[in-house]
Parts: sequence; C-alpha cells; structure tokens
Amino acid sequence: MVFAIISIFPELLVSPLAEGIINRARQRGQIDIRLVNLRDFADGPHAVTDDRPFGGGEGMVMKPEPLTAAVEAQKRAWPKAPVILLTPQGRLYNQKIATELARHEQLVLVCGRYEGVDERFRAASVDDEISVGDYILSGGELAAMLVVDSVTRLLPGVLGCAGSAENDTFSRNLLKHPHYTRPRLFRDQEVPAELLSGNHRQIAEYRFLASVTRTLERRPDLLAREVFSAAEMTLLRRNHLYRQVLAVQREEKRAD
Ligand code: 9D3
Repeated sequence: MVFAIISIFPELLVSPLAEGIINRARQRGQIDIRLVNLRDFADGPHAVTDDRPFGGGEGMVMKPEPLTAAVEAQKRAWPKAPVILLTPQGRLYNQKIATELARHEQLVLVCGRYEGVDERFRAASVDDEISVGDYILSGGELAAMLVVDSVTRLLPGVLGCAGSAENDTFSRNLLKHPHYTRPRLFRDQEVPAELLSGNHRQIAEYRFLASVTRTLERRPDLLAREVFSAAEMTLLRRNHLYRQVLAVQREEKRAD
C-alpha cells in the first residue's frame, strides 16, 4: 500500500512514521509513505499556498492551484488512487471506513490547514472527505496519521495472527475486559481470583461479563449493535445483566 500525504508541514509526520509497527511495515516494504510538500507545487518566489477569503472573514484559504498540481502529480504515478481530504466537514472516521480504505493499492491524503481548501479544488479533485472526530485540530496532518496507522494495521502480514484476532474483537462491539499482570498483589489490590484459577471456561466467562459491564457503563451506544448467543444470554441472566442489556439496547435503538 502506498500513502501519499500532501501537506504544508510534512516534517510534522516524519517521526511518528519512523517508530513501531508503521516503521516495521515500511522497512519490510509492506507500505510506502510519500510525504509531499505542498510548497513544492506553488509558484512564485514565495511559493504561496494560501490566500485571503473572497467575501471577507477570518483566516486564510488554501489556494486551488498548488493543491491541484500536487494531486495531479500523484495521480500520474497512481491513476487509481482515491484522493481523500482530511477535513472537519468529512464523514466521521471509524473501523469500517478503515477496512474500506485498506482495499486500495494507493491512497492520496490531503491535509487541510487554515479555514480549509478552495471549494473548486474540493469539487473537482477530491473523491472522499474524512473527519476523525468532533473536536478541533490545527490541520489534517494528525488526522492523516490516524488513517495511516489504522489502515496499516489491517494490511495482510503487518501484525501477524494476533492482528486478525484483534480485528475480530473490534467487530464484536464490546469494550475489552480489564487486564492484569504480575504482581498478584499490588498496593492491597488482588488480581481477580477467576483469572488465577487456570480454568479456561471460568476465565472466558469472567472476561465476557467484565466486557459487557464496561460497555454498559462507558459505551451503551455500542451495545445496541451487539448480538448475543443463547449461551451468552444465559450467562447474562445468571449474573443479573440481562435486563440491563435489553433496556440499553431498546433505549439506544430508539436514539439511532
Ligand atoms: C478555528 C477554525 N474553525 C472555525 C470555526 C474551523 C476549523 C477549520 C479548520 C476547524 C478546524 C480546522 C482544521 N482541522 C482539520 O483540518 C481537520 C480535522 C479536525 O479539526 N477535526 C477532526 N478531524 C479533522 S480532519 C481535518
């Protein structure tokens, strides 16, 4: 997979892309990340990439010519690559969108800055628009990082078999159970006895119930989409969680 990232601050992305799983995937040739400096596609002695908004108002707007030239240069190398603009106006990013993006051979990620990009560039050259959440960032660079990170993890061979298991658990719509490691006693706090029992069934049941309890408390919106097996429903009933889960599922479906 090739990621071309178009930005006025490509340096911002260098060190996060040079560590851990992403760095390993790059060194193995599983991904290729091209940091494209938008300024290289701007004309004139000052290589200006932004200008004041027509109609007046706050802030600056990214000029259409450098953006278009930068995108066209990438499209010459990879004609099939979708052009994705990172913008607060985009569709809200999630794991499903990550799996969609992971099917492409190349992606062109355009990082917005200032108030945004000229509308004529967006209309003519952008295939998809993504926001990474309802909070204000200074620009699209960190959002592009999230996309590169989450998509890279989905590529075959990047994580190995641990990865496929992890992707499965995300598709369950339940939060993970709490984790414990040594020591068994830490500042008067014991590790739950179920996890020390060596009984795999007891451990699995403990973790399932802890997952459901956490999801009820923290992310009831996720539970609405979760389907439980007959055995799981029995477990929930025996542990007095069944009525609560049903109530939350009814409530959240109404809110949908
Ligand atoms: C302070 C400027 N805001 C005026 C009310 C609008 C605004 C413009 C540009 C807010 C943020 C940005 C820069 N953000 C992005 O380019 C961005 C972003 C984000 O801010 N949140 C979530 N996802 C994304 S993807 C790109």
